[in-house]
Amino acid sequence: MRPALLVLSLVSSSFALQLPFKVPFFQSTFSSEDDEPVRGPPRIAVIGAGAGGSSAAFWISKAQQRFGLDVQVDVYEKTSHIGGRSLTVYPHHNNSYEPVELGASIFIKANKNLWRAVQEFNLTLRDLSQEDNNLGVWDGEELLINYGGSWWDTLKVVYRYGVMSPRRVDSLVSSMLKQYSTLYTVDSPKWENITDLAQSFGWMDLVENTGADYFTSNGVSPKYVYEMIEAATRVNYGQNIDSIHALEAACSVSATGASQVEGGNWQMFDRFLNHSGANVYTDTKVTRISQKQSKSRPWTVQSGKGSIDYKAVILAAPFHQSDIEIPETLASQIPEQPYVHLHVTLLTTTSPSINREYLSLPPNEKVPSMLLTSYDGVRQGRKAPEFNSISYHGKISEEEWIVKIFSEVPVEDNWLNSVFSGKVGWVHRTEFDAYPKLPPSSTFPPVKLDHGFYYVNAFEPFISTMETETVASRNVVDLLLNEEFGSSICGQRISGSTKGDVATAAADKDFVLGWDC
Ligand SMILES: Cc1cc2nc3c(=O)[nH]c(=O)nc-3n(C[C@H](O)[C@H](O)[C@H](O)COP(=O)(O)OP(=O)(O)OC[C@H]3O[C@@H](n4cnc5c(N)ncnc54)[C@H](O)[C@@H]3O)c2cc1C
Ligand SMILES: *[C@@H]1O[C@H](CO)[C@@H](O)[C@H](O)[C@H]1NC(C)=O
Ligand SMILES: *[C@@H]1O[C@H](CO)[C@@H](O)[C@H](O)[C@H]1NC(C)=O
Ligand SMILES: *[C@@H]1O[C@H](CO)[C@@H](O)[C@H](O)[C@H]1NC(C)=O
Ligand SMILES: CC(=O)N[C@H]1CO[C@H](CO)[C@@H](O)[C@@H]1O
Repeated sequence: MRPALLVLSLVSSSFALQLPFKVPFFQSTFSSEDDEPVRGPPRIAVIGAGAGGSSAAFWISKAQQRFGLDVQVDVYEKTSHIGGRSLTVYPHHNNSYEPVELGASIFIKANKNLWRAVQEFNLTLRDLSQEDNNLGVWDGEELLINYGGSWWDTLKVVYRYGVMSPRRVDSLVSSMLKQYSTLYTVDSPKWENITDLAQSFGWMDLVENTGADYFTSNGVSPKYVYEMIEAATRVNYGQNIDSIHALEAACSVSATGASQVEGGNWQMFDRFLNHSGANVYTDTKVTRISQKQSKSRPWTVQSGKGSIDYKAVILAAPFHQSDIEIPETLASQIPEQPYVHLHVTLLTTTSPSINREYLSLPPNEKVPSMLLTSYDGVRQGRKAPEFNSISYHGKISEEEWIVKIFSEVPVEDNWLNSVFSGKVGWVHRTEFDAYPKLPPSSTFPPVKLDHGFYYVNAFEPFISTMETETVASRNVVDLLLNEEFGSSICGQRISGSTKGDVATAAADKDFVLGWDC
């Protein structure tokens, strides 16, 4: 367990969150007096089969099942893989071992869409918080904290940081999570503008300030902020606490009850598609989307499948990495978005721990199995850590452990040999544009670029996780169904807008908007 994650009672607050739609509810549905003959049902293109795109197809299928919405959905995915940044690899590339997550690896119970998907699709959860880890925070020269959970370790943490700082953080994060949880209730706002969402949640303070400024100005000791919270932002988002906004910093420390799907998180996204009935075109890269004068199918999507016309398009990939040509009037609305380029190194080793000499640890001290880092040494004029995190992920056989390393630069073989006492087996190196760089900001990309053209990944510079991509896609699908079909995921009304249901729905703690309507 992490000292930052003590559970406190929730601060109660009340919210009135329904944002107005800019369009009237019941627009004329699919127009028959069109400029071209109508061939079959209206079509919607979804680009990307990660968390965002697969769930978008799933949300649309809910409307198909619930009230017979007649649409055809085509999902385009440029790789052969379903799941995007959620993917696994077999140690030694040998499938007699358990696969290991290479990209997105954990989610929590507050992530209600994924939690629900696991249940509905009969997948199995693995609770990682039960795993017995010694947590260390390394600043490049010194182990600042080495926490194994004993009373003595706890005393040392309390001695270093006091008791108030962890409590204040927990209370700030709890009220953020409490507000966040309204996204799953019938009172959830719908948004075309993420700044409006942040405002209605009272989160401007969180997005407009760095984690460092926000937490210190709320009475958390700088030491705790620059060591413990920074360790969390560095492992979760590859960014330091004085450069990342406070909302994402708060998300980084809300890892209570971290879990993953046995066999790989990507299976949730595969099941979303499986249950959606959409056509899934893998190995099919979209190269261009153009617009023409047509009420029924104004968007032409060009790919290896040829050119197909659509009523609406949902872009569910980071635009600047997607290499798709779109009309300049749309492209110009999406600000440049740098991503953190992350090196992920998986390896097997017969060394049961990191070499204690590398950490200059005395022989009697336990070596952390989860080694996080702080950048605070550098601020004090010391050496930078050579990596963001090193974590042991259990044994794959009697004498062989699996280890994951996140770093900003590639880790060389020589370095691996010194850290793992020359006992390195299989090594697997990958690189990702992992998550957006998340400096404080009061504006975010538009969710809707044009009539019938929606952008799921506008949400990523706000919060970037698998779960929030499924929330962003739910919002986008509701906007789309509202504008193009005068309905929503839950039927011929906007989901969440019937005030009469609020009391009953809120009373059911298992209620999840979109699943239960
Ligand atoms: C190393 C790492 C660790 C992470 N850890 C976590 C974690 O523990 N928990 C968590 O919740 N999140 C984590 N994340 C973040 C998480 O992976 C993302 O927030 C989330 O998966 C994004 O989903 P997405 O569907 O929006 O985008 P993606 O997963 O990137 O999916 C986009 C898809 O679009 C496809 N595509 C792109 N261009 C085209 C095109 N032109 N034509 C057709 N298809 C195209 C891509 O191939 C891809 O499959 C991590 C990410 C990384 C890299
Ligand atoms: C895969 O691993 C199993 C179990 O360790 C081993 O018996 C088998 O020989 C391995 N297969 C290959 C192709 O190396
Ligand atoms: C999950 O398991 C239950 C009980 O065995 C079954 O009724 C249900 O159909 C299964 N769902 C899926 C999606 O396989
Ligand atoms: C969202 O609203 C804010 C302020 O209300 C505005 O500054 C911003 O430009 C809007 N963003 C988009 C994408 O329209
Ligand atoms: C995207 C998709 O269709 N995935 C899977 C759905 O289920 C079948 C059968 O179980 C799989 O073969 C597909 O790959």
